[in-house]
Amino acid sequence: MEEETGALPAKNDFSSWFNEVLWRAEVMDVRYPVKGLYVWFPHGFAIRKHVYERLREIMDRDHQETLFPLLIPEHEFMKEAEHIKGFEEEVYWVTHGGKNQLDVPLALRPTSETAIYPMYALWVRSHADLPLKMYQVVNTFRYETKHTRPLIRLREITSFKEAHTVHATWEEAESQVRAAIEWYIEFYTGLCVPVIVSRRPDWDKFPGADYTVAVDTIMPDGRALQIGTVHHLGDHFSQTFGITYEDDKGVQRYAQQTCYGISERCIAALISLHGDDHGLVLPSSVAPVQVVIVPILIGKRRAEVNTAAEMMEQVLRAAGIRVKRDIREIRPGAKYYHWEMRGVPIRLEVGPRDIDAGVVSAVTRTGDRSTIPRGDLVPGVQALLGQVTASIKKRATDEIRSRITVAGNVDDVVLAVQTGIAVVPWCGERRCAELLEEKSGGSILGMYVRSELVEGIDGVCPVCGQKGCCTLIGRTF
Ligand code: A5A
Ligand code: ZN
Repeated sequence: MEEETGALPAKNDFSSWFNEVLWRAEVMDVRYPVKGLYVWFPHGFAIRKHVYERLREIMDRDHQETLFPLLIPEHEFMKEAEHIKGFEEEVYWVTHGGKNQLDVPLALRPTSETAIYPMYALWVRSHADLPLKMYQVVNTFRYETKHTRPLIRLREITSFKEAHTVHATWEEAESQVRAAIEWYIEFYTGLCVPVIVSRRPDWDKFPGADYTVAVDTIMPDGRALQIGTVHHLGDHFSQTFGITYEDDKGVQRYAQQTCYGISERCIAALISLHGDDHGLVLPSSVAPVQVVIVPILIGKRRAEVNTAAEMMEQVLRAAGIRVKRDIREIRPGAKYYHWEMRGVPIRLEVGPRDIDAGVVSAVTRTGDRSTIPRGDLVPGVQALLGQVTASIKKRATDEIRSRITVAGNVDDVVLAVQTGIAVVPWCGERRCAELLEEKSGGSILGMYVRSELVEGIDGVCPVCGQKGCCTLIGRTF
């Protein structure tokens, strides 16, 4: 791989920093020769594995995992009018098998409603089959015309977790929406990524949904990134796909549905929020390597130091800690640089002097140096891992909180949107929204639902003076 020298661009030059850190930390290789498609390096893929294990653990509590085909026949894709309108510009079509033109063109799923719901129509017969709750983690394809970027705006989304649920009543579907929001908040809390939840305005909802609730975070350049969405689909799809059930009185009814999704944007947020001028900074829950041991091999006591390092590795591994011993024949400084770039939470150094003192030197990725008595290695490391995570969480929360401003007038909105998100009472009128958007360069994210970062406020619309509800405005990716 490339020579490991040179500094990253400073993180306050976020766009350059993001592009560089992806290859220097070996997350994604952007050199694949198709626009909008990128390659996971093994280290990036290992981060993905741990992140998605956490997501699966949460989903498995209330859903069954499944797997549907990638290809969707045109006649199914073309059934739901709003859905078609929302996606037709973004669909890749498979039209040939070898040299033969296909009788039925096949869409590469941009999302899987039209693959899954014809099957749901066969699976749902009576109220006893409900609720039905499934999810899959798959690749999806969207011919994005906006600027593509690794992990953020892809044409092949490689890690699309989509859940699809079916319920007897609209209210039950609504409580599923609320539960999904809670799971997403829990998931992002585990990644130390603070989020704001809002209900998208009608013009920005998912094609075919009754309404859409989105989970956003704020990136280091002040732009909001949508990192998850939960949609109440009502009976729009069940009407077009014939998903009906017989209720307990023998009456046929249309089912009510929800769907919700998260993509590898969750990893974009993880990397962008926590990283620093030296590279990735990962919470221990998702760090592929939680502890790296660097033996300091100077003078005559090499064998002794190596044995001590080996024993430390064994003890930590036996305690379930993901540990790596770096015995490459390169300078310790080069090893420090290497593992800092990759976000390893703790580096342990052991040399002759540490052995004599019966300790190990520990340096956390968040900058704290300490010594751990050899006999307390496991509890000492566990405590430090907890400290690193707590300090990552605090830093991210402080940072994002500082980017959210409650704005009482139009000028305040303009100012707030320069560095983050404005929280403003908006009356709900489209023309007031347009004025606010035009002046600030941001867009309405939606009506505030909840966040630990800011209280919802109501008041009067700064444009027309009518009563307004708490709304978020920001620039977006
Ligand atoms: N079927 C529902 C779940 C759905 O498709 N919803 S969605 O269109 O909103 O996508 C779910 C999430 O995927 C979005 O909230 C966004 O975080 C992410 N996403 C959408 N398009 C993306 C793209 N081109 N690249 C990366 N992530 C994307
Ligand atoms: Zn107004």
